[in-house]
Order: sequence, then structure tokens, then C-alpha cells
Amino acid sequence: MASVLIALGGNVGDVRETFRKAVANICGMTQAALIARSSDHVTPPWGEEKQDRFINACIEIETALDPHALLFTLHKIEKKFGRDRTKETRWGPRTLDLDIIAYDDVKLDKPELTLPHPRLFERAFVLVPLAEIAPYRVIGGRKVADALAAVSTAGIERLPDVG
Ligand code: A4P
Ligand code: MG
Repeated sequence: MASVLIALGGNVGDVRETFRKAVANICGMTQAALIARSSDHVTPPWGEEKQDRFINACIEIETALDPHALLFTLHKIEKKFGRDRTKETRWGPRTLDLDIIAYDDVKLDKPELTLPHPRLFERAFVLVPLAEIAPYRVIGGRKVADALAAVSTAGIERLPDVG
């Protein structure tokens, strides 16, 4: 079994409800166990600033799927929740984005799958929820908590858990 960290993001529709269903689908469709789930956080849009605020969260799962099979399944789940890549711009609005942040200590450098995620350390919207569930995890030679301390978390708000 591999330990996998997945970042969830979205800014269209009822994103928290989408996350709730998406996490259930991820576990069901990848025969994965949910090891940890962060709180949801409201985060200022990164990359393309003229859009609604995002909600972001992170989960850790244990799965027997290999990295490519996992990515394929995550893309199917994004689509199921209304994501249409043909109508999107890079870093623009979306219902659900599922990024693989780390898959054990696997390193891959392909356009369709880069591991660990190449933009992880620039992104407070990933590091804040990630540090809730895996502060001591070392990814690409850096401890998550140290990486978080090096970025600005301005404008990020933790949302209370839903009952
Ligand atoms: N891909 C390569 N490596 C990976 C990986 N480790 N995990 C490939 C997932 N996918 C990976 O992804 C483009 C391609 O990257 C996929 O086909 C996959 O094979 P995408 O999700 O369609 O591309 P994108 O989202 O437009 O670009 P990118 O750079 O992945 O950015 P993000 O992070 O997905 O950008 N601001 C806030 N506050 N919160 C957000 O969640 N998200 C985005 C979207 C922009 N700004 C944001 C947020
Ligand atoms: Mg993405």
C-alpha cells in the first residue's frame, strides 16, 4: 500500500458538499483507506486573481493503485463533479481540482504526472491544510511544517467542521 497525499480545490458550486462526496468517491473508486482529512479552508485565488475565493483541503489515503491509475481515477471523479477541462483556462474557476501532492517517495517528471507536485512549495493554499494532517512529512527533501513557515498565509481562513 502507498501513502498518498491529495489536495482538493474548487470555487464553483457548493464546494464543501462536492468535497464530501468526492472524498467518498476517492476511497470507493481507488479501494483506498482514508487515513486523514484536513479542515476546509477558504483561500484567496492564486495564479489568476480575478475569480471567486477557493476552498481547499487535503487528505491522506492508502491505496494499492499505482500513480497513473490513481490519476486516471481522480480525473474521472473531477469529471463526475462537473469539471469540464475543455471549457477552462489555466488556474481559472473550477468545481473540483484533485492534485496528487505526493505518492510515497516516488519521483516522476512527466507532463501528465509530476511527483511530488511541482508547485507545492509556492502554494499556501496546499501547505496550510497539508500541515494540519502531515506536518512532519518530508516531501522532496523539505518538511511540510518548514515549507509552510516560508510562505505567506494572508487571507486564508479555516472553516469550522460541518457536523
Ligand atoms: N499533472 C501533472 N502532475 C500532476 C499531479 N501531481 N497531480 C497533470 C495532478 N495532476 C498532475 O492539470 C493539468 C495536468 O497536470 C493534468 O492533466 C495532469 O495530468 P489541471 O488540474 O487540469 O491544470 P490546472 O489546474 O489548470 O493547472 P495546475 O498548475 O495543475 O494548477 P492547479 O493548482 O490545479 O490550479 N487558488 C487557490 N486559492 N486554490 C486553488 O485550489 N487552484 C488553481 C488551479 C488556481 N488557483 C488556485 C487554486
Ligand atoms: Mg490541477
